[in-house]
Amino acid sequence: QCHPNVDLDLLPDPAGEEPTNRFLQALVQILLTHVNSTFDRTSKVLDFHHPHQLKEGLEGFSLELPDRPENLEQLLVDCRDTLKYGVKTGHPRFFNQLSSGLDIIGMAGEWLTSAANTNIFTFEISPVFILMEEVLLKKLREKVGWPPVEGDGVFCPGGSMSNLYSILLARYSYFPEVKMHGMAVIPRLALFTSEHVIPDILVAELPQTDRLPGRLCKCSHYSIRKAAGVLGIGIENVFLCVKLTPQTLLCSSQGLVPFYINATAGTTVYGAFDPLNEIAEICERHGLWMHVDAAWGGGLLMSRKHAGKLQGIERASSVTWNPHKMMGVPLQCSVILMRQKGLLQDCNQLCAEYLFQPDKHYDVAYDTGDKSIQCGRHVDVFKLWLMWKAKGSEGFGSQVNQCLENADYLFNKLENRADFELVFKNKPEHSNVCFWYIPHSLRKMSRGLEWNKKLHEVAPKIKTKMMEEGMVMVGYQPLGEKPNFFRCVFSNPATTREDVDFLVDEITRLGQD
Ligand code: ABU
Repeated sequence: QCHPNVDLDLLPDPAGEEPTNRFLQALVQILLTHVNSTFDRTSKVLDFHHPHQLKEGLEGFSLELPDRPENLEQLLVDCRDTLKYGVKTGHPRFFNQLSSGLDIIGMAGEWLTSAANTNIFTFEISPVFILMEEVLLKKLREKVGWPPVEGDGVFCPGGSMSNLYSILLARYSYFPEVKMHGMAVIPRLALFTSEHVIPDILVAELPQTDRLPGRLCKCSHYSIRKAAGVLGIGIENVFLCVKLTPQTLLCSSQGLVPFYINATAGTTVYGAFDPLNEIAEICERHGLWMHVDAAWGGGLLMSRKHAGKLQGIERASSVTWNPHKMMGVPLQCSVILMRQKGLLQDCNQLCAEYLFQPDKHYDVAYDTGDKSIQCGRHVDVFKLWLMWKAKGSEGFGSQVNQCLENADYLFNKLENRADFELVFKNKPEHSNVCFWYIPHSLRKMSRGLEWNKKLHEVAPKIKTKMMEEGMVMVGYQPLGEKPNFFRCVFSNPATTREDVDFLVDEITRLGQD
């Protein structure tokens, strides 16, 4: 039994050790129950409630904050209920997001990080974590194929931030004066992205207008456009390249200076890979910065079998990689890697004297925080470091292989079924499988606008029922002119073929009309 008064009982109260231990042990029991039920296929992926239901309060679970302190028992109930009404993203039947799974070692790493509760900007307060970050950055750069002793990088909060860093650094490398004097002293810039790359085989199917090089970006990954807005480059100066050609880069007639190309290794929806070597040729010929957004695809570099899909990544100047996606590291764990050493520091450093004193008694090169655009920075490295120790590079490789085998299994299973249709007829390059469920009524109907309209409604209806029942979860979206389709992604090594069968059976059952 926990004593009822939080403030008086827990540490730092002089007699607080015992109640603190009891409280934390009770919490650990709650966490263990959650962990065990995450891997229990008879338990739900989610216990769905609408926002208004959660806000109104459920069986003693209230989001409202009191003026008087609540007791420890109530806090434990709140902890339990927070997990109860959340989503078990580690469940083997959660296929909804690129980040999934619950790696026990990674989770332990996150617990330790929280207990250490430090900031990773100076060696002074993070001696071990700063060195772990250095080791990891070197290891990840090696996987990219850069000389390991050169280069740089920084862990940051997610792929969008990593991509923002890449544009910031590219702009600074060509126009360092921008740091001090702003956009008014540099030319108007244009950047290019090929997010949502369309496999060659399908380019011919696109409407003529969509095939024009340099068409204003409508469907590129929004983080690139967002970064262009944030950095003052302008969203309208981000161009989508369905096919990157030198002509695409001739923006001079519009008074724009191209400086950057984002190539994607593993697009969010299709899991497609850009031809990195071809893009590298263009970048090298025109003196442009090549960035590879490998937030999703980077994990494949850990697999001998699949790393070849990123051939040419070693020619990039910067790379985004999210170990919290394909490598299964608990959120968040994202990195921007730089081929050139020193640029991050030059671009971002401001030498705040209260943190980065040059006259400290240790090597201040290890006060790496000034490379970052953040001041305070969460320690995202320990869990990845610990997982790497636990699995070795080979363990990560097998995990990736298994996820891609599951994707292959689903693709093969759907290929010849009358009630499913694959969005692409070619095998998935990554672990994304995109498909429509075709209900009985539509199978007999002739195809056209009306058919598309009806098909568009199918996935949301199935998803609604799926979330209400809570036994499985998969995402859907439209893309361009394509009506809503399911996107199943595999990044959880706990998922088996039986789970894939379960997903297909559930969609079939819920999709009956
Ligand atoms: N780029 C964030 C991940 C989106 C997704 O899980 O689909």
